[in-house]
Amino acid sequence: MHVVVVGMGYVGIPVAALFADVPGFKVTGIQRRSTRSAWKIDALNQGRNPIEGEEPGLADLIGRIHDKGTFHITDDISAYRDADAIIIAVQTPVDENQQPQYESLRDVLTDIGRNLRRGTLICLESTVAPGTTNHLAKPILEEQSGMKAGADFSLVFSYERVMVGRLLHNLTEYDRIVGGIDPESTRRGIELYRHIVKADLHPTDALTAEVAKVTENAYRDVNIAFANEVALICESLGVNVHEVRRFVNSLPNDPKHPHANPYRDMHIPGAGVGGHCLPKDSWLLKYGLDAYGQFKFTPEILVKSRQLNDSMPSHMKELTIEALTEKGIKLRDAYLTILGLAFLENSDDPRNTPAEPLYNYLKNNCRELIVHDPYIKEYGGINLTNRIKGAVKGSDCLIIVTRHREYLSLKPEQLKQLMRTPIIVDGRNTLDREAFKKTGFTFKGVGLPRN
Ligand code: SAJ
Repeated sequence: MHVVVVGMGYVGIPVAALFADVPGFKVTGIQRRSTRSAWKIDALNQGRNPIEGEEPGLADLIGRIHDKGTFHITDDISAYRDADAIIIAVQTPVDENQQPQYESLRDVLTDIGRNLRRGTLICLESTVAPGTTNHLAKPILEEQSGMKAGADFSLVFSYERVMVGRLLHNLTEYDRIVGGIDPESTRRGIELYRHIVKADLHPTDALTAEVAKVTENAYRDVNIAFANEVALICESLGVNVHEVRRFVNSLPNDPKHPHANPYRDMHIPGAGVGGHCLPKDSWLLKYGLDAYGQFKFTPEILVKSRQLNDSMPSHMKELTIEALTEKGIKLRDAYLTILGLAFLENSDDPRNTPAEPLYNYLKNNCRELIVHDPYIKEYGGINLTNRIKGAVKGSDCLIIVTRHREYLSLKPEQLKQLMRTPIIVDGRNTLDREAFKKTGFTFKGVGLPRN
């Protein structure tokens, strides 16, 4: 089977590599030769893994399929003409008005339509607003190919559940939902993914699968917002939210009466919600409702949760100013350090990181601001270093935004010698507040007593 995967990113690369490792399969990866991504084409064609950060098994897999010669990357779209299946994994962000930006998706659908061979199966993996497969993808493919979806080619929406740091694990070990525009498309989609997914495959229709995907992430975003709201309440009451969370989550699930008292899973409050998924999927769900819903209303819980989670970087700024003031330091005279640029611990992924709005709040209002991250080498316009000592030396305040493993072992004595003023603002429950306070640190944090 010849599978073509479009978009060599955190989803496209592991999906393509898994299929290229299936006996009898060959995979072509399509990647635009853009200034930002062209290097990935050469790296992958040399059998090298372009994803930094810790990704268990991925580098070995890419090396193995390179040696097998079953994986080739190109920007030549004529590869579509020879495909049995095409998997679309391009970015689908939302703009500042929370409207989906489908430029890349439209371009790819148009290219595929113009080069489509009868009988091809097309799988949309990019997260889209509910209704997009039937109301955008299908019409473009039919118009450009002159063929009928269902009759002449198959089309499914089947979403990924990847997370940086465990891309291959989530793709092979987690259940997968496959939603076709018709039952035959669904059957073929299930048959295809069976080759890489060890877990259960759930057949459904495209719209239900689209709603399930964005709901899955909206569920997490709403739960994080609840945790962040409780954190603000705890700060006001002077209690430690992480203790509260530990007690709340200690409520057992009674196996004999599982529905009588379901367990609690209070999420973790923190410095904000980043990544390519949670900050936008609630807006995609709302967009689907606004665009294709039979009756309209504002999904208040989704919207308020997004707003609260987006406000956490400015809350981190408030905590920083409060701590400086207690030490008699004006913000404009302060030397500040942000620890962590990635949106998720132990990853190199800065997409929609909460560190960026915090950086933008502070950069023009303090004496000097530097960001430390062990995994990210450079990031547009941000004063970034990989050297922790240089980042901490002479600083008045360390502001922790990402819970990278490296920060867990930071010691108060060691930091006190390097810093100008001993202040910590912990946005990820990373350090031991009592130990730092004993050593004379001012210690603030999301969900911690303010004094
Ligand atoms: N976060 C919190 N508190 C929490 C959990 C996360 O503040 O309790 C923050 C993280 O620090 C991060 C952001 O939220 O900034 C997102 O973290 P994440 O762990 O959700 O990471 P993602 O966005 O890479 O992964 C999510 C996952 N979705 C769900 O678990 C429902 C993953 O399964 C999806 O595959 C992924 O989105 C996606 O690609 O959609």
